[in-house]
Amino acid sequence: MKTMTMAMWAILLLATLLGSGVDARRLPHVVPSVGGYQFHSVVKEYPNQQGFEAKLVVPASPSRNDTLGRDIASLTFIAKIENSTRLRVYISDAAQPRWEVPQSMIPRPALSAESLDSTPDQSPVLGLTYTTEPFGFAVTRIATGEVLFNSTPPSDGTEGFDPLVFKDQYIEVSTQLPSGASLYGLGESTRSDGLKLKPGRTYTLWTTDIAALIPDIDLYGDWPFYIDVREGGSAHGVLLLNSNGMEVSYKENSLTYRVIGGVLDFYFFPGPSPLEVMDQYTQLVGRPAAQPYWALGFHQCRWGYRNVTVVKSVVENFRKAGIPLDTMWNDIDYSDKFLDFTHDEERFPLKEWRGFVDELHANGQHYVILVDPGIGIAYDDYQTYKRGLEQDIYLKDDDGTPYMGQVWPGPVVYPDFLNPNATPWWTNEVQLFHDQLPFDGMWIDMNEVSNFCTGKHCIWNGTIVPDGITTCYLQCEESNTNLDEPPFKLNHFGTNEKLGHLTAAMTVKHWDGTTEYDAHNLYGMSEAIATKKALTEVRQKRPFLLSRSTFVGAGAHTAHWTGDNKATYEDLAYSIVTVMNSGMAGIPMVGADICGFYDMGTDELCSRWIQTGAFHPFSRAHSVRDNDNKELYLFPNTTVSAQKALGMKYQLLPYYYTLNYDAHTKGYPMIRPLFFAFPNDPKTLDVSYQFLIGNHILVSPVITANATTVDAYFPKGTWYNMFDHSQVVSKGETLTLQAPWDVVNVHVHEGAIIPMQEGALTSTEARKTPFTLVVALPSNSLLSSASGDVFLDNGEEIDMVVKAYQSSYVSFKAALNDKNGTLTSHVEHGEYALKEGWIVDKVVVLGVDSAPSVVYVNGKPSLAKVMHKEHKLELSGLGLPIGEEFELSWK
Ligand code: MIG
Repeated sequence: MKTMTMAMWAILLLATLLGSGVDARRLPHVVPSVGGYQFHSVVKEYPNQQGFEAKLVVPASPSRNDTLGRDIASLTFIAKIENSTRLRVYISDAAQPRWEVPQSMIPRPALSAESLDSTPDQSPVLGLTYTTEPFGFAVTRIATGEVLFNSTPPSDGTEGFDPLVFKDQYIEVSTQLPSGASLYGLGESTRSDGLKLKPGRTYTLWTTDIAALIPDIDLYGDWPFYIDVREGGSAHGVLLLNSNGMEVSYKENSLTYRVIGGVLDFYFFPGPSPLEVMDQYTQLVGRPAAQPYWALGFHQCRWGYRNVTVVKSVVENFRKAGIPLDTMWNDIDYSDKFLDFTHDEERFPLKEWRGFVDELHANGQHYVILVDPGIGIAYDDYQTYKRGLEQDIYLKDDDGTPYMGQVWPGPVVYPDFLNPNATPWWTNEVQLFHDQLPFDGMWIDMNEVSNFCTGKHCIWNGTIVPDGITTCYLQCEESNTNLDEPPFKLNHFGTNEKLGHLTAAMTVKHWDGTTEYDAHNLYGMSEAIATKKALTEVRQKRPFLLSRSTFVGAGAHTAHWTGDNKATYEDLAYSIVTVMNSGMAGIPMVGADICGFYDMGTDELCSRWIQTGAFHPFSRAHSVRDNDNKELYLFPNTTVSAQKALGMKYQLLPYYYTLNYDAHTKGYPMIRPLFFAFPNDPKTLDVSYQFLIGNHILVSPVITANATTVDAYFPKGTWYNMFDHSQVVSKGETLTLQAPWDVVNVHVHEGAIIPMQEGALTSTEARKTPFTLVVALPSNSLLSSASGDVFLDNGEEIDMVVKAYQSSYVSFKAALNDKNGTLTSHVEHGEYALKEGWIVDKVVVLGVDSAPSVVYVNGKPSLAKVMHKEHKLELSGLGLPIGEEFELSWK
């Protein structure tokens, strides 16, 4: 094969698939109802069969349907093997460049052959074939010949499956899907029907400020990526790197993209395990940002903490109630007239406010504040606005003046974060505010970008409405261009609203002339990139930020929450699915508003919610300003549930932090659907309301009212309850577990070694405590093993890397051979851990059926306290430095 050109090889492979001797050119000819291109010629071949560039043309004869615009006459098609696990397929206008996601947001190899490795060391996993008329391409797994994506219409003329359509404002491409494929992704939306995509549904991707409590419509983020798990369990990923609005329709045997602009820039990732897909995908879109240690602790927020006294008392009440609290938040309430980087001196007197933040810091706690992108223009002395004007960094109306919208501060302009000059301006604003109040993180809300008005050339009559009203009081002109109402109407907002509905008008211009029509979906991520840079520069520590709007790759810069939900059991269930979906989009630091944003809910609901939310990577309670206070400690049952669930999370922080490291280095979600760890168990493909922490800890929460039990699916093997170490042995079945109001079922799977520490009321305190290793071995097995690891650093070093004197990485292995057990550690760069003085004080081995007669540590009889009960062996008082390798054995 090496000697063959890729085109020849491609056609040959296709011929092989169809049965030998069949030429691609003689495929049954399907008359397209719309569109359809003809393969014209190979224009260029890349060296080493790493790809080729070809020309596609509109066939001369058939009458074309141009209700959605004229077909672009000639297209460039590029197939490129970017590395052994990434195949890229690119289609665009041959005559002129079109809008693409800027390199500044997602850096990626140039299209030309020059970016290719001249001596590829591994042969590609994926191959490409194509048909010539109508043109279509297929992506195959070379080793098995399995077709993963195929845009050629099926020969039976399946209705609605058209060949490629490429117009200025309408691009359509479909893929055939075999029955038995399971698809996941294509967010962001709240899913009423669980994790797996459902045939019959259309997913709209358009960033929108609309409450997350409304299921099945386009929400804040745009994630044009899906994971496809085929029968047999092998997975691959498909990314369409395009920021324009789109709809993706899923039918039983096909998926159709309808995109209103940009180019087709597909990336195929072969897996074959879901975790490998994530690794391959985040290698392109960006590895998830490392999160500071404290961000994994509990966060308390609400809209309506009106003054510093109230905020102080909440922190105090958490302490009194014995519920962990790492981070206190303020919503827009602290600001003066809702202006960014200001404070209300009456309600948040700077001296007192700063004293409060200093106190938080002294207690090992942190503080996060909200800022919105809309910069108020109604106040003459507002310097942030003026400095932005001087730097000329605002979005422009189509007449060249700064585009005016309305948000909380009344009339506003919006920074154009794609403009390179916006980041220094933003950084300076963050710096000036941080000099006054040393906050630790930033919450960037309303960045879809949200606008209480619709239209352009808005006029403000000079009236100031200081309390902020959410109905538009500017006078704006309707914008009726083909950008506002493109020929193909997205099913957006759950209605047929214009694209510019409650956001910036589509004709608005970015610094380089890019229209909002093209860049709309990137607003949130561009703000996140600027904010991450600003925070890093200002604090010189690992940044924490939380963004509502995201795009694929936003996980490299920001954490995310699922948006405005409601205190209902449905919303609790949705949160589990959205959190997993965000992780699969490459945004693993995610959580939902615990106990619900809208409405009060009940003690029982809130109790159940903290039992789930505690185990999400980002655990934050939040509530709307119209609610009464509903902090966890105000509900008696919730208080107990919070102590237990957050107590467990805090003990698990070393495990979460190591997952944070894995997310950062390999793109693995911290919270995973069951099929991620058990891809060969088809029953896991339909599990929506349980989740895994890493690969080994299964959370099976209650998501219904009045429940005392929960039905939970347990993949095959032995599982141990993390609270009482009781055992569940599953054949791969759904089991009914006891789940009274104060109980959440959390189980560890055989084969794992989980690093834990003691609980505490802050992660800062918890970090100082001795370690316990929980070793889970299968029950009744004569020969078994387990492994685990832990990453340790100071939790806020900017770079999260294994590096001498800065961090330590320790892996553990356990083996049981009949009655002989061993546990050994392997240490990389132990100096840091030794300096911190961390010790492993306790080892709990689950799955040991008889008491040992001797225990050795590093070859010597141990003085440790030995306890054995049923299947549990517990060794305590070990005092082993975690930074030094040890060997523990028993028989
Ligand atoms: O127009 O800042 O989703 O979490 O509390 C509402 C006030 C603006 C929307 C966010 C929500 C936040 C609220 N914000």
